[in-house]
Amino acid sequence: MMSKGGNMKGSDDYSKAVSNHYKELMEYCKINQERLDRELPPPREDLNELLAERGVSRRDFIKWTSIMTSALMLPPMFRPALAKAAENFSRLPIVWLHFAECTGCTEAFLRTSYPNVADIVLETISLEYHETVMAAAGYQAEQNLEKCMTDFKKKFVCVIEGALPRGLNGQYLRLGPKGKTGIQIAKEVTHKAAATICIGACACYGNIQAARPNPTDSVGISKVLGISTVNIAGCPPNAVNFVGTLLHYLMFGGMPPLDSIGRPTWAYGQRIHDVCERRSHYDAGEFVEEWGDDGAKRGWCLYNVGCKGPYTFANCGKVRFNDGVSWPVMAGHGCIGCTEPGFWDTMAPLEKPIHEASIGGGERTVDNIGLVLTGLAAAGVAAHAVASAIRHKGKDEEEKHD
Ligand code: FSX
Ligand code: SF4
Ligand code: F3S
Repeated sequence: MMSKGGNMKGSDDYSKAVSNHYKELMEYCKINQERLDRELPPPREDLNELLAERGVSRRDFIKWTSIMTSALMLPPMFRPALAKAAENFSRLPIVWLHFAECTGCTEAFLRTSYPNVADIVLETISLEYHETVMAAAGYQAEQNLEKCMTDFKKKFVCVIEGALPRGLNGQYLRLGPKGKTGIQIAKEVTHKAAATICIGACACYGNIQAARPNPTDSVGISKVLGISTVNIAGCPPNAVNFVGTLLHYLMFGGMPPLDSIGRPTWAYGQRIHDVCERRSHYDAGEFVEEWGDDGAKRGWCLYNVGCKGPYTFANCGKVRFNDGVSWPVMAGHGCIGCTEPGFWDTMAPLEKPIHEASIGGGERTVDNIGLVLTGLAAAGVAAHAVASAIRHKGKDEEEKHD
């Protein structure tokens, strides 16, 4: 048996190892930021001026850097490096491609009426090519894209919104003056990019385009191109998750750790259900049974009206939307699982519970579902595996969802 002194020594060794790890990481961060200072083009925007213009005080900016530093699971010593990364945001060349989608992701990022610091940082983004917001069109737009790919080869980040239809050799989606297929364009651009980030469930996993019966054979980017992508999942995703991921890139020169389906673990590592403000009602067996009933007025758990929080991994309840104002469950509707692959099919019906008999060896209570899922999550089983384990009831439900 280990002595008390032995335990203390063990914890001292552990603290020393952690502190050394962070010192090394900080050294690595400094080297990377010096490299970026040499390699990236000069800033296009002065973030500090922009913040002052929008009435954001230095104090609020520092507060934001503290929140983002801890959201990225880094200790406070990284706050100044994160502030520098935010100031460098406008130096990172971005090519933003649109394929099969609703442009809701861009809209969600652009249409904030009361922008917070993350939105203002996002405003400084250096968009070399973005079909929704750029002034150029046709051949001129194509020239801009070519120039960026040459000038910033392996230095720009490719951001993709939308799925890629594979049917008819990709001809369901043709773009630009030369009528190239989405697949052709995606191949050309991602090949020359330093990294590819998929924004939204469509680019990540196919989403609504890939929902049954998927007539255009649409899939997510990594599946069609066979490359690794960083998946900022959600329909639409939260701007904070995109900004945090790029800040990580500007600090360490690489993308943050990802889960088995490409999502940054700092943002998608926790289950909605485990940080939900209605969780105590779930544990107490207090459920909304129909819209507008007494339970709904009291803010009870939305499981029985279809909340898919127990099967969904994301930080919505923590970071919320619209400057932290609200998120779906807070607004009174259950989570529909929009950060999970194939959610239109795997999470259906969206306003009813998933059939409970299909999990836990026939145990049919909500509590058992919670226990089974918590056990699976603790064992490190990926969210999509959990969702599909629940949903795959028969052979005809075993089609692949992307
Ligand atoms: Fe998809 Fe984004 Fe949903 Fe829409 O571009 S993630 S349908 S919000 O717009 O891609
Ligand atoms: Fe919250 Fe939904 Fe879980 Fe209920 S089922 S506690 S509403 S996440
Ligand atoms: Fe989507 Fe559920 Fe969050 S529906 S936005 S993952 S609460």
